Amino acid sequence: MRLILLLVQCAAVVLSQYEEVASVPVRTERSHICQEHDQPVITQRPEPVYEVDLGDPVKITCGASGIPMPYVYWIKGKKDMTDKEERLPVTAVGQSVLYLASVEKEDVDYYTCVVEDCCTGTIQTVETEITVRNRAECTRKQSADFFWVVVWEYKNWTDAHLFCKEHDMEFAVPRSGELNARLLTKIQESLGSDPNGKKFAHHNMVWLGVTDGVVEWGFTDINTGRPIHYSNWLPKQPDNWKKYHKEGQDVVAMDRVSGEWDDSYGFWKRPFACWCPPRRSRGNRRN
Ligand SMILES: [Ca+2]
Repeated sequence: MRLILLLVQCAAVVLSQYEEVASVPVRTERSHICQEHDQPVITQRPEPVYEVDLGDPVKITCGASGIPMPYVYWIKGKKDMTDKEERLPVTAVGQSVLYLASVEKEDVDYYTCVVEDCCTGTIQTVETEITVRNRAECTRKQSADFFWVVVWEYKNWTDAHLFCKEHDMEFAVPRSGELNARLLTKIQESLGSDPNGKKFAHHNMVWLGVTDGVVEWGFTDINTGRPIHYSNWLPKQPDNWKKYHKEGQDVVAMDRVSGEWDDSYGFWKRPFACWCPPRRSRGNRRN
């Protein structure tokens, strides 16, 4: 089956490049074009991430050379991450540019550039993603008394904390059952409405700013360093599980289905929530 496919593919190249020899039997031409076969080398490699604002143009070039010139095409989405994966219709030779004049919510996704060797059928891939920049921060003029921002981006716990601080916010710590329920609702709404949310179809945990990294089993609010007075643990949690690290689990994440908490490993990459406190209390807790 594979051989037949190759014959057809390479014949197409032959026909387009050497029209005058189109009448020569395909089998002969195939061996001719692959005689000095040189396997494809990716020469224009997309960046790992393109961070944009909605409405921005985006141009991602993926190029490769080889003898004969390889096919290059794009796949949008990732079956195991977003549930949806489709090959984009255009197949180019040598170079393919993914160009979006104005990025819409629908365009925010994973993309894979595929370089296909037309003589052997082998492929090489380069993955990239388009992500929307999160610009939320506490401001004097904000309309809400307080708010959360859920950031749908994979970060380890330390980097998530840093992101909240750099955006002039706290790392989210629900301080009561009511606030925990409201954060859970926010997370669930945001998953569907945020352009980056679709990348988390199979991811259930969201980082919170709670840790027992200083004193084991003494969970504190990372923003204040003080002990927490409210928690909402999953059954049998916290358990300080040591399977993947000898120090156990020192930071906390919320299950986005139930709103319950689990202590976990800070090196795992997860989405996270930041919090802008009520205006009246700003400056007390914040420094
Ligand atoms: Ca645990």
